[in-house]
Parts: sequence; structure tokens; C-alpha cells
Amino acid sequence: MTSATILPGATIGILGGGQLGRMLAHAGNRLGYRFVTLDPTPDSPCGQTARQIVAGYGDREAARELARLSDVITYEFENVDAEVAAMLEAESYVPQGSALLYTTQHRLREKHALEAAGARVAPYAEIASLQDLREAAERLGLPAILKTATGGYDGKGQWVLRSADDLDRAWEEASRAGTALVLEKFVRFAKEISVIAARRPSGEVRTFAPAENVHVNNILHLSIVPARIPDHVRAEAEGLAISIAESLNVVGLIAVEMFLAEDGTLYVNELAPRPHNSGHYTMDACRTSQFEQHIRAICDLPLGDTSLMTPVVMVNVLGEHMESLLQWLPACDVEAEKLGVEPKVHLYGKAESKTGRKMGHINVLAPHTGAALAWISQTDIWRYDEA
Ligand code: AIR
Repeated sequence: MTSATILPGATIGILGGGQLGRMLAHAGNRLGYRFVTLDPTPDSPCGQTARQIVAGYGDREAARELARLSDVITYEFENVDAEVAAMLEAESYVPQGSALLYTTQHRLREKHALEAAGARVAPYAEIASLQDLREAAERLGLPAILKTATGGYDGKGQWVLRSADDLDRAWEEASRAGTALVLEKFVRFAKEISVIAARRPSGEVRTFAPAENVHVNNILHLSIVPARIPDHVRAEAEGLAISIAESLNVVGLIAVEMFLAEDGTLYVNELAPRPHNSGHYTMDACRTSQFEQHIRAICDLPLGDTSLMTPVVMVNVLGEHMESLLQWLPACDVEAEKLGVEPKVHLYGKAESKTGRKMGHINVLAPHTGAALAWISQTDIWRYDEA
């Protein structure tokens, strides 16, 4: 099936049952869709709000069962078993297709696709030996970052090389990962931003306002919207996301992470063909959330209005923030009232809280982003990040 309109009443199958699946199901339920998810953890975040098949992502029989129960299939993380995705594409309806997964699962393939779409990426080199690494470090200059081409996320699978002395050890560790490696020149960036675009089979594309992202220990901490960037950069970033969505024939969402270099150049860092953490702000601050937009796109319904209704700062709640968050939640927050901000809490229902694990987020709605940032820095919830 190449494209179809999927109407409410239909069942949407999701590969993966984490928070992104959960929030997709919440948005889709409101439109009258039913959901079934496949995830190995019983009572997963999405399984708490949808029917769940408890099985591993590589379990072909379970994937067939998901297909049997669903009218359309989507995924909520990109490390879906490529063979399972291809099987589902052949035997059921996966409007996003498996080609986009194939591209975004591998940094080198992704960079080639980005260059073909006319985007700038940081200078890079493919590394297959210590000799390659030495030559590339010489050519690109240090500092540089050695990354595994597959499987890395939240800073995992990355080695920062500051001097020639770092090369041998980084090679020794990285080559054990058993995947292709890529060396990327370190871009001195002023800001990290991201743009989420949605495209439906008919070709309609819409973008959300760029988010300015702040990471702590390689994990997203804040998304500030509107991003504090000049208007022409905002327009260029949204234009880039549209070109990428069109060039890659995206159906559904594509998140485009970019670096804004000190000289004003935009470099695309990474793509994610799914809802993205930096788009959670849309849930409370935009007319249409990224989750509703994804459902609309894969069901081939007209895309929703993406207008930003209020300034907002999204702040992540990790395992180490849960205790203080649960102390704060039942209390009256006088400071929030004084600052005129409204913290909207979203929790994912994860049974196990671990340091660095994403447990929820808060969208701090505010008259201006400075007030939201002031509220975040004065509460006790994120105290440890600044320590
Ligand atoms: N996810 C997928 N790629 C990036 C992110 N953040 C979400 C998906 C996935 C969940 O994180 O929703 O299912 C896994 O979270 P955890 O804490 O179980 O590792």
C-alpha cells in the first residue's frame, strides 16, 4: 500500500512502548484512534494507555501479531530491527517506510543524505583503522569527536579527542563497538537548536518553531522557545528542515538537530524520524502538538496549525529529579505565581527510576522565556545539575 487515509476508529500499532509511544497514544485517542504497542517491558509507559504485546523488538512472530491487530504501523524509536521493519513494510502498512530508518540508523548514510538535501554537516571522515584516524585527525584538526556510526545516543558511543595522545585509547575502545566509525570536526557552536517538521503523503509540510536546546551531561535539559536567535536564522533553520523532509520523502515527523556556529553558519548534526524530546514543548504551547501532528501525517489527514501560543521552556525530569519533584508537586508554588509562570507536569509512568533516565518533563509556560528560566533556576527540583 503506498498511501491511504486512515480514519478514526482504526488501530495504530506502535513499535516501542516508551514515553514517545505513550504521548502518541494520548494524542491519537483524542482523535478516536485505538492503539496497540509492542514492547518487551510489561506495563510499559505506552502499554498503560494502549493494548500491549509483550515481546522483544526482534521477535518476528510478535511483529506479525502487531500487524494483524493494526491498520497502520509506526515506530517511536529508530533502533527498530531493520529486518522486522522491512517485513512489516512488505506485509502491512508502514507509511513512514523502512528506507528512512535505514538512512537515519547510520551516521554516514545520514550525512550523505543530508548533503544530498543541500544541508551543511560538520567536516567528517569515515574511520576504518588507527591509520585512518591519525590521518583524519591531522586533516580535520583537533578537537574532534569519534562516534560509532550506529547505536549511540545521549553521548554514548562518543569519544572526544583533544590531543594526539587521545587517539590510541579512543581507537582501542571505539573499535571494540564492532560498527563503522566516523570522526567529526568539533564545531565551536554558539547554540544548539532543533526544528521538527511533519510531512504527509500528499506532500504537505509544516514546521514547528525552532527550539534552543541546552544539554547537561549529553542529555537534553532545556528547550527554550522561542529560541534566542535572529529571525533570518530561524527562517533558514525552518527552511532546512523542510528541504530535508522533502528530499528524504518523509512521512510523519522528522526532527532536525543543528548547531549554530559562532560565525552564524548552521550545521545539521542529527536526524530523528519520530517525535523528539525537543518537541515536547508543543504539547502545551502550540495549537497542535508534535504527537497529534505525527498521527495526522501518517493517517494522511490535513496537518494542524503549528502556531506558538506562548513562550515556553521545556525542562526534563530525570531519575535524580524525581524525589524533589514529588515533594514540590503537592505544595503551592508561590514563586511560580509571582513570576506569572505555569509549570505543566508530564510524567511517563516508568516503574524504575534511574539516574539519567527520562521520567517526565515540565513545560513552563511564561510571559517570556526569561521568567520560565528564572523559575527553573530557583526551584529545588534541578539543584544537582548546577552543583
Ligand atoms: N526515545 C526513543 N529514542 C529517544 C528517546 N528518548 C524514547 C522512546 C523509547 C524510550 O525513550 O519512547 O521507548 C525508552 O526509554 P527508557 O528510559 O526505557 O530507555
